[in-house]
Amino acid sequence: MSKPPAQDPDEADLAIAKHKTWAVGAPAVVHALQIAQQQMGVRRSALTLLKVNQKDGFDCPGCAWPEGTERSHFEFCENGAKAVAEEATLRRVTPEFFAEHAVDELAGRTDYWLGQQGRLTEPVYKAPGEQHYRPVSWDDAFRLVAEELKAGAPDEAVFYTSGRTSNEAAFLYQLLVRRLGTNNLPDCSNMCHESSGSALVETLGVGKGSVSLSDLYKADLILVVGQNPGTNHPRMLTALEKAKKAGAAIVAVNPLPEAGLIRFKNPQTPAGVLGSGTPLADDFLQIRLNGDLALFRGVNRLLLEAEDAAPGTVLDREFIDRYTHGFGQFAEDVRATSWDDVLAATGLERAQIEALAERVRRSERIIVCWAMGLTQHKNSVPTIREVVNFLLLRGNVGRAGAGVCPVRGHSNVQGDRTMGIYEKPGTAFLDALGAEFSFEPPREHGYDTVEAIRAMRDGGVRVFLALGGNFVAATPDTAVTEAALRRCRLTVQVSTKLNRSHAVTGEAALILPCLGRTERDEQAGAEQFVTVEDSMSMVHRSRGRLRPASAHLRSEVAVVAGIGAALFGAGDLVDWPALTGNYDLIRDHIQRVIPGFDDFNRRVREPDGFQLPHGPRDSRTFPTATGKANFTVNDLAVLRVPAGALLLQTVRSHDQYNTTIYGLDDRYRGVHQGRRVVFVHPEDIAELGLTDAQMVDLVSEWSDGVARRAEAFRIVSYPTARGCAAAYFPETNVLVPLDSTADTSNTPTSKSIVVRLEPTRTA
Ligand SMILES: Nc1nc2c(c(=O)[nH]1)N[C@H]1C(S)=C(S)[C@@H](COP(=O)(O)OP(=O)(O)OC[C@H]3O[C@@H](n4cnc5c(=O)[nH]c(N)nc54)[C@H](O)[C@@H]3O)O[C@H]1N2
Ligand SMILES: Nc1nc2c(c(=O)[nH]1)N[C@H]1C(S)=C(S)[C@@H](COP(=O)(O)OP(=O)(O)OC[C@H]3O[C@@H](n4cnc5c(=O)[nH]c(N)nc54)[C@H](O)[C@@H]3O)O[C@H]1N2
Ligand SMILES: [Mo]
Repeated sequence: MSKPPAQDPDEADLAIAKHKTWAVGAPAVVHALQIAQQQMGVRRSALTLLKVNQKDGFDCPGCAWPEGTERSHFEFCENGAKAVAEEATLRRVTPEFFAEHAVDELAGRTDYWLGQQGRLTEPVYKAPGEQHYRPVSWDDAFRLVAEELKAGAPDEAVFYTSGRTSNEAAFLYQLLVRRLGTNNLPDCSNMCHESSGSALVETLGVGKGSVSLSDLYKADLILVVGQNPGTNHPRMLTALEKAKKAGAAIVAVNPLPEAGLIRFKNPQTPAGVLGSGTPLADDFLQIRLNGDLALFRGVNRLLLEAEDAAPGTVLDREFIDRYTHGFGQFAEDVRATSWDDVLAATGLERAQIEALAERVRRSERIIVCWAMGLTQHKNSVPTIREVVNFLLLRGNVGRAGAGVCPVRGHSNVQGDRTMGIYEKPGTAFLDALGAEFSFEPPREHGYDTVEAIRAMRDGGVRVFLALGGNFVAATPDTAVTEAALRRCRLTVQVSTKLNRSHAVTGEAALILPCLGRTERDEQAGAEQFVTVEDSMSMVHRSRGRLRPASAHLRSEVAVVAGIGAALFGAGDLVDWPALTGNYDLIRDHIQRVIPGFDDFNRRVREPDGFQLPHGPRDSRTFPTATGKANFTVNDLAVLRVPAGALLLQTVRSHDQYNTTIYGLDDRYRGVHQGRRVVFVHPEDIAELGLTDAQMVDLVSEWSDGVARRAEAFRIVSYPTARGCAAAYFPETNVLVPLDSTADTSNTPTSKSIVVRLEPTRTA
């Protein structure tokens, strides 16, 4: 095991190599084991990694990609191993650490430095006016939270959730919040797949993916759009390889030639370690940022025209007539699509789009997978609706080998939403919750993430509580958000690791350290397990085995229940202590409130758990407003970038998990020992009068007239689409204006920010 870094990284060590054209293979295994050993030592690494995603083990905290029913002993990937090592680290943040480091000093540190300090070990409290956190007992901590909550109106409190929280903790948490009397439940989903949820609920009636793992192996064509699975869902590469061997063609749509989509060397096969691996994408459409709505409209127009030329051969008329609504208007609108607009928005050749349409016609079964490349733009909801139009045309929803596949991020973000972590809960859910616990839940919608920041900024929030995550670093417009949080009376973070949200606080602040996935959870003398739901609606158990990082940690369930008991007192209509003592009792409540969880406690004890029902997938039942799958008409407004500016996307490096920075490399893109880089096409660099490796500031322009600046980035000449740039978040969150959000879903536009590159002034 190695010590945490003493200093912030020095960007002067930054080195750039050529980007890779294949992913994983032996280097991934080596790198994973290196990081694991730095954090955990050799023995603990071996013991822990063998339990990841096993039927009797814990769910990998990395991503929400599902496990198959046949599992190998190594059901993890390089980045899963890093996620585990980050949590199971032997490094510790103790009360002495907080005595040594003032809050302001911590606020000046990088996310990397903060995260590398290790696991939080004791509850600590920063009193108003003080600069240091000091130890506090759990009882006092709960009392402080309860007092502050009681001192204000329910709507003056905000309760954030990040997607690692278990179903049991999430259910109890939303119950606590609604018992208090508010729906202020923003979550990371608001910044993530909210656009997918909005588009899918409207068009198909269910805001979740409609495919199972087995469908991938039956598909003829899989489109991977706006997603970088080699880094963010590496186990998906194994599934794509298998799909490919079963006959699927894969088309990648992305402004960047991401290594994982080009060629995959499976580390679990000799050929993957020694040989040249499997080429994955049969075709790569290097689209401009924000061009996907235009691409799908173009393809849809071609499909309609092909049907006109040879009626009855292209569209699934039977499906359209029987199961859909709105085809006529949609078709009329799409036929009028201008090719000039399509080509301008996509940056593609017409022939490329025609080739895709041809491939589509030859493919009986089609799946579209997507992630943040589709969800974080102003027009994300219409874009995803157009993807649905595309699938509906040939009846690619509700049958084997076909469907929508939004690939979720956090390992239980989908489950948290199922459990009611939502600022806009439906009537049926609230009715069932109220009936189960005999209270009247609040009906008025609460704040989402962006609205919560606005409310804090305007002085309308007394208490901000976060169940996991790193709110201040994950959200847009860093300066605005930091000032907003500082206006709260009390900020409370339930966390496993130190992060920026512990350093940018309200007047008073609490850090409540909790157990992670990898750790044994014992309550009332009995071992407990929790449950999670993956991207494909499979619900299963997760049970950690490691001894907790400190004897003072509490489970997330116990923390939520502790606050509940302090807030509502003994004899409350929710028996908080009993629920903490036996998670089966929480599951009994879930079963009665949330559809699809019948016989929850028995079924979740099956080795593979169970799959939640999904009308469109199971029986082509579409619980939408029309009772059918809805075709939609989506405006194609081409995003024009002013001369001299570029469109910037903010992405993840290979060595980070959102705001958690595991290391300073982005191996596949050839970046080593640094993060302050901006990837730009060589011809754009020349056109802008700049040079490769030059230092520039990124300045974003927005209608509010504020010039937002991220300083000192090194230009990296890179084969991205023309006119587009890329840089890592959270460093670039300063550039995303709070008010720049997606229509309908209100997701910050992290993937399309107009920026200028200005040479950095040297002092
Ligand atoms: N190791 C690791 N795993 C993770 C995470 C992590 O940070 N690290 N984060 C987790 C979370 S919460 C999430 S949500 C997922 C995120 O998973 P991804 O969505 O894969 O993550 P990003 O890094 O944001 O990558 C976005 C991809 O979309 C492309 N893209 C950007 N804009 C466009 C566009 O306009 N059109 C098209 N077609 N493509 C575009 C980018 O070039 C990039 O390849 O991963 C999850 N898994
Ligand atoms: N510019 C830009 N911004 C983005 C994005 C982007 O692509 N570009 N992506 C957005 C997306 S998709 C997402 S999902 C959000 C992520 O936003 P968040 O979910 O808020 O952020 P994370 O970095 O995942 O949170 C990491 C912290 O979670 C805590 N943690 C880890 N495990 C546990 C646990 O088991 N329990 C508890 N209680 N705490 C735990 C640790 O303290 C750790 O520091 O960021 C969004 N922000
Ligand atoms: Mo996410």
